[in-house]
Amino acid sequence: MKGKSVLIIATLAVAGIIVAKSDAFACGEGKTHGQEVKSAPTFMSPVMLMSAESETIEKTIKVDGMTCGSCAKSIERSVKKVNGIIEVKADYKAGTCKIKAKKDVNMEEVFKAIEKAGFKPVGEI
Ligand SMILES: [Cu+2]
Repeated sequence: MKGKSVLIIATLAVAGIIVAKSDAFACGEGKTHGQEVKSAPTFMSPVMLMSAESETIEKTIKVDGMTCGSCAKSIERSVKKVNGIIEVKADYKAGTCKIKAKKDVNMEEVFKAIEKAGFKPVGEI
């Protein structure tokens, strides 16, 4: 009985491989597509899946006019409202604002948000 179920599992596994292979060549794209099938997201952790689905960018913006921690906080509050922003960290000592955002974030809006908070975005560094 035990041997039989092992055989069934083995058969299913082989069938699975055959299905995957025929899928790989069905589109006529040959090797490249076959490799894509092999690296199907079966072994991906949820974190890897998230980053694969939505690519992110990280940028540092030079900002003039910050003099204390609450300056930095008000920039963070303002920039966080921009579409696509994931994380904002302003540093008044360094005079920078670091952002992590979705790839398609509108940097012009980020700059505007910094201006809106009362500071001067100098540019990306
Ligand atoms: Cu301040």
